[in-house]
Amino acid sequence: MRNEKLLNYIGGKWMEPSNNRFTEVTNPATLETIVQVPLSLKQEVKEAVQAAKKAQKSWALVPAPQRAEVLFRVGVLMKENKERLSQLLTMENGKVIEEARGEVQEGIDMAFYMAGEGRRLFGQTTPSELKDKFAMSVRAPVGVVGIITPWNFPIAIATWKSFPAIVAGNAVVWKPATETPIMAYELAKIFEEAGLPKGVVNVVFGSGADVGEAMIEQEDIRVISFTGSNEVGRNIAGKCGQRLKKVSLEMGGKNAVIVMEDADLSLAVEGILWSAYGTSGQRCTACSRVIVHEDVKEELEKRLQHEITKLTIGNGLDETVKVGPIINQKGLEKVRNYIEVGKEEGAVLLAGGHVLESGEHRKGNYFAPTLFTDVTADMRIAQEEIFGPVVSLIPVKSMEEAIEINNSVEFGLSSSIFTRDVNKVFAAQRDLDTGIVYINAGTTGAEIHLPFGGTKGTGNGHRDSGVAALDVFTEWKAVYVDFSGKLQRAQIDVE
Ligand code: UN1
Repeated sequence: MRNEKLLNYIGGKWMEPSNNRFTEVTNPATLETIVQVPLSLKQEVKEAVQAAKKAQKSWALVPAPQRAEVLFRVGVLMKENKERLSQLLTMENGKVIEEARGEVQEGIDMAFYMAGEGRRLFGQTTPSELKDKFAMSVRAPVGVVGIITPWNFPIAIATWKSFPAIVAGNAVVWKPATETPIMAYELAKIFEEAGLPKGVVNVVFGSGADVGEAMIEQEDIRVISFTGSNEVGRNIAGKCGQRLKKVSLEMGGKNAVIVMEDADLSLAVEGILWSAYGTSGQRCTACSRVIVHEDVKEELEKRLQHEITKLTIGNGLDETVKVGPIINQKGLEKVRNYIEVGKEEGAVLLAGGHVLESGEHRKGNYFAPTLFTDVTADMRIAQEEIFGPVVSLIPVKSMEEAIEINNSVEFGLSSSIFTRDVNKVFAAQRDLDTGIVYINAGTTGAEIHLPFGGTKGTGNGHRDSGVAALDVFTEWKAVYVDFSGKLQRAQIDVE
């Protein structure tokens, strides 16, 4: 696929952008150009919305179990192509191949799970307060929905958003991240092969400033579902608010692992390494703080320091590599800056803290897995999202203090606690103010049939994934059937 020009997918046609502008996509592990991605404009968004609007009318009338049949086929095709998709994902995003396979699997799981919803999409039936009257609620599609997906999970997050939208009878206009367009291109081809009617999914490649903004402006797009940075999310929310457009946001995290004095330390170390340095820390759910009880602080530091030296860093296509590159130069710079911030704030650097520039690493965007200790909760490195392989260790005296520190950040996506005490487990799961809580596991690894999202600055009250995702892409409709043959007035004609 070297240097291939990708095309937009609008109304079932593969189209060049009208301005004929493209930009290069590079493999972060090698800095080689892999494809060219269109930089579309408002015109393409308008065409996509027109196509979606037309397709949605008939798609909504297809019985949901039949809509689901298409998703089953999508799932089968993804499964058949799993290894090829995973290799491409590693090439465009940099995540190591084992994780790429995991991400593609997440998409496959979502296909089969949401296909199952075709035979559920449950509403409620409920008694009416009046005689000879029937009452129920049903889920109605919202119409045309806009989805904006990030580069860090280019296929999984696309499936979290598009599959529930599709099964519920909507049509989709999708802007994938320009850093990782190959997954979107491949998924669009799969939709086509699976027999999804033309126009039900439309892919428009381009920047947030052009394509994203144009999507917000389109009256006919009734929902925007976005995953990405807090700054962009706030901007989208403001603009959608003005237009009374429903908006579902999934943004940053500053996730912590709490290690209590009675924890299984070997397990905690494994959980921290996996959730902090996996995907080079570029997950919304990544662990970037370790809040540790002072009794086990030194032992935990020693073990982490030792294990970090064993992590192999490099091109994720190599099966033995555990940590891949950072997505691009800008991301690398951001991480590097936070190291300086941490040092200035007085944090003690125990491991890493630098760009890897010698040998094979010179060819890509590699950053050494980093561990700071003696961090205090108010330091910027303990408050702000870094989105890289950087962990801040914060010592505490009690679980209450640990929970307070966990909750003291702007975000509320994921948290975890390692303890063997059942009382602590239940108190912690109640008091941790995050949308996802793990007991005796790291902060990553959400499963697709549960709601995914967070509190405070992480989101705006909606959830991706799980049945909760259907709430984003449907309107509740209350239906009353009066079979009494006479006018019955609610609240008035009640004996
Ligand atoms: C993300 O980082 O935006 O829970 C998504 C996890 C993955 C999804 C992460 N299943 O870590």
